[in-house]
Amino acid sequence: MLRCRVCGGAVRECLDFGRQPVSSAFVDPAHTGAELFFRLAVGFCTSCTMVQQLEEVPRDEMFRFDYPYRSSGSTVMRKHFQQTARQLLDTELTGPDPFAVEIGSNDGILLQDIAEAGVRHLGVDPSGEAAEVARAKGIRVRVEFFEESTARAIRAEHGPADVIFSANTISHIAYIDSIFRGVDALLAPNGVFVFEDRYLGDIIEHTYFDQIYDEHFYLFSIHSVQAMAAQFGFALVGAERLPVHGGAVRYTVARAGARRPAPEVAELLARERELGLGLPETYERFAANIRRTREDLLALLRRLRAEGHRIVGYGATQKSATVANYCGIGPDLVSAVYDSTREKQGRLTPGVHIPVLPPEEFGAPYPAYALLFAWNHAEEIMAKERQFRESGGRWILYVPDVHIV
Ligand code: JHZ
Ligand code: SAH
Ligand code: ZN
Repeated sequence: MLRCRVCGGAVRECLDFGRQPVSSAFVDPAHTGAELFFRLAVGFCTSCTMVQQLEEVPRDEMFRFDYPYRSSGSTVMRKHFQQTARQLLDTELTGPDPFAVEIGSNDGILLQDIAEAGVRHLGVDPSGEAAEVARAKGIRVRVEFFEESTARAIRAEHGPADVIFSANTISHIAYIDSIFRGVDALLAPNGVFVFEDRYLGDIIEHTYFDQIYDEHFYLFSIHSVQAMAAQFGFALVGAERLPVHGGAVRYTVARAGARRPAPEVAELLARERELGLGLPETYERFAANIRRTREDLLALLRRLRAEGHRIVGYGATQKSATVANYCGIGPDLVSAVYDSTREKQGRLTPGVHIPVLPPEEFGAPYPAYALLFAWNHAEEIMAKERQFRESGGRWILYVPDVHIV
C-alpha cells in the first residue's frame, strides 16, 4: 500500500496519465534520445485528503541549473507579485530590521520590490540561471534547494525570518517534512510562512487536468493544508483565493497558538466541504471529464488538419507537456509552438517534440488556428496578438472544455 507523504495514511490511486516526460526538459534538437520518463499518477490520502503523486521525479531532474521557466514573462504575474510584496511590506515586514526569505525566488519577480524597499531578504532557488537574472536586479540569492539544513544555515548566518514566502513551489516539494522542519528552524516566534499554490477545487471544477505534471507533486486544498500545518506544529491562520494561474490560494501559516485564525479560513473550509474533495466519486467524475476533453480535442485537431488547416500552439507551458503527451499531440497535428522565453526557443517540447519558435514568427504568415496552451494568460496573450484574430485566425481552448473563440 502507498503511504501519504504528509501523514503516513493510506493513499488511494485515482488518476493515471501514463508515461510522461520531465515537463521542463525542452530538448536540444542536436541531442534527442536521452529523455527521462516517469509514470504520472495521482492519489488522495484517505486520512488527511492530501492529493499527491504516486511516483516522485528526482528534484535535480526537474530543477536544474538551466531550468528554463522565467516568472517575469507575464506582466499580469509581475503586477500580482508587486501587490503581494506591497502587502507583505505593509503588514509583516514592519519591525526595526525585518528579514524576508523566499523559497523558489526564480528571476526575482517578488523580491525585486522588497529589495528596492531596502528590506533584508534572501531568495533560495537551485535554478542558477534564473537566480543570475534576480542578482542582476540587486537581489540576494542562495543557489540551493531549501530544506532543513539550508534553513538552519540561513538562521545561523542571518537570524530569524519574519516572513518566509513561496509561490508555486511548496506544492512542488515531495519532501515536505524537511520544509516544515526548516521553517520551524528559521521562522521568528511570531513570524509567518506564506505560500500560494494552484487550488485543487478549481482544478477539478474546471477540468484543469494540465495542472497535473511532474512538478505539481501535491494538489493543495484548504483542508489538506490545514491538516499538514497541524501535523508539523503549525496552524493555518489565513487563506485567500487568488485568480492567477486559473485559481490559487494564498495560505498563511503561523506557529500553533501564535496567531488567531482569520474568519476566512472557516468560511472557505465550509464552502470547500461542498466540493467533495475527499470522496472517490469526485475523482471518478474528474477522470471522466479528462477523458472527454482528450477525445474532443483530438477529434477537433484531426478534423481541422483533414480540412487542410495549419494549427500551431501558443505558450510552451509545462502544463502542455501533460496535454500533448497524454492526448498524443505531436508536430503532425500542431506544427510549432510560439513562446517568448528565449531559453525555450529553438528547442523541442518534451516527449512529443514540437519545435518552439519565437512569437515574432507567429504572424509570418498567421496559421488558421492556434491552440492556446498558456490559457491562464489568455487575456494578456490575446491582447498582444490581436492581429491574429483580426486576420481571421481562431484560438482553440481546451479548458474548461474544448471550444473555439
Ligand atoms: P505558465 C511553470 O508552469 C512551472 P507553466 C511551475 N511548475 C509553475 O507552477 C508555474 O510555471 C508558475 C509564455 N508566454 O506561466 C511564457 C508567452 O509566450 O503558464 C511561458 O513559457 N507570451 C513552476 O510553464 C508560458 O507562455 C506571453 O505573453 O505551465 C507561460 O507559462 C506570456 C504571458 C507567456 O507556466
Ligand atoms: N515563485 C515563482 C517561481 C515558480 S517556479 C513564481 O511563482 O513564478 C518554481 C521555482 O522553485 C523554480 O525556480 C525552482 O528552481 C524552485 N525550487 C524547486 N524546489 C525548490 C526548493 N526545494 N527550494 C527552493 N526553490 C526550489
Ligand atoms: Zn495524509
